[in-house]
Amino acid sequence: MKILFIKPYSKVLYKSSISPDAGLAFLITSLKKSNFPNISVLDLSNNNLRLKHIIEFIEHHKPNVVGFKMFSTDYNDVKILSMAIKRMYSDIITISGGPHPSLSSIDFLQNFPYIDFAFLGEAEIGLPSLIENVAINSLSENSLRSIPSLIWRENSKIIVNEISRVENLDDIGFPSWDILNIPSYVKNAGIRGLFMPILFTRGCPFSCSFCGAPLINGHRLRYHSHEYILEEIKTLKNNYNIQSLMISDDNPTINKQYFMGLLNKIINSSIKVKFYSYNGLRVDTLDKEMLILMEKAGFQNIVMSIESASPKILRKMNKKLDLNVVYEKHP
Ligand code: B12
Ligand code: SF4
Repeated sequence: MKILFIKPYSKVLYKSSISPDAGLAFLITSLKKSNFPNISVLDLSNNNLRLKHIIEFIEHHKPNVVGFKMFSTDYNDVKILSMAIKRMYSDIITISGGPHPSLSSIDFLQNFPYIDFAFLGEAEIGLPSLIENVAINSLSENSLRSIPSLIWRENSKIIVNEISRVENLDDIGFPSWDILNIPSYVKNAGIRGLFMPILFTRGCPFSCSFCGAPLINGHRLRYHSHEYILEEIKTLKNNYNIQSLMISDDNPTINKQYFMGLLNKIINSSIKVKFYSYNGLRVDTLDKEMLILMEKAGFQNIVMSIESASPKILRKMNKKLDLNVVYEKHP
């Protein structure tokens, strides 16, 4: 089985802030573990490929499956790419996952006739299971019904299967950065260096009305062990000389004991690395003790997600943030 992942060209990111995709790196690990090692990735933001080149790549590599990582900003690109691929190679199975299919759920396949399957949220369990079925040509309704988080067509009806997420994040294994060609991102990042994504946790217990995170990763927080994270940082430093890590969690500071434990382990290790948290941290989870420890561990900057100084707007956003706590902490 040959699998090709395509990440469309991002119209919203500066060239120097393009980074390898963590979701794809984890998915590839889960596919490799299920004995599907023949995987390629085309990140169109990182290599300026046009439709003509993508078709040439497909002609040459002959993948059985093409999977699109899709943000809502990729709507038109995935529409055009999936149509072009499916019209030329009708045997290729087309799949989409990522924020857009996860947030549009049942509507997604209605709007994307050239996509065969989609996934709602995390797909480390469901995607290998679908590929196993593709490999043995077993795409009957019965076998599709049991694949977690799958969005599929049963005749003219669209079905969304029950969601399943990996409970202990270490069980997934380390992200397969080797398949994503990290040196090419380092080269494109230029003088500022590459900001490499890293995840400590997944999930968010809140339900802010403007945010898709809990619908993608669920409400319950799940964790990587401190040991796993230290190992991942060492690998990124040793193998790729990465100096800057971009924390990709939705809410890394919510469990104070877990987060402070991790910071202490980083401080006590010999690892020297810079951390950046551009995802807004909830002000009500921060305190002086934590901020001092963050600085010691190598944090360079953080963004705090206050969103609005109007209690009415915050209520409408369902942010569940008490502005008095914000004023208290930052007089
Ligand atoms: C970290 C992050 C970023 C980082 C990504 C770093 C990296 N290179 O990995 C950066 C800063 C680059 C970023 C940029 C943007 N982001 Co962002 N980001 C996130 C955040 C907080 C976490 C993403 C993450 O790492 N999750 C953990 C990994 C393991 O999960 P994952 O990537 O979702 O992948 C899993 C599944 O989605 C699925 N999957 C993923 N791809 C595929 C492909 C196939 C074929 C299949 C089957 C399954 C599948 O399986 C994966 C493994 O479980 C999410 C919030 C969230 N919780 O989703 C917002 C989020 C995804 N971002 C969002 C947005 C809006 C953006 C920007 C458009 C912002 C902007 N205007 O610039 C850009 C778009 C960039 C682009 N096109 O590449 C929105 C997306 C909304 C939407 N409807 O599309 C989110 C949901 C936040 C929100 N506001 O609600 N982001
Ligand atoms: S707390 Fe943050 S991650 Fe959670 S729903 Fe609100 S904005 Fe999204």
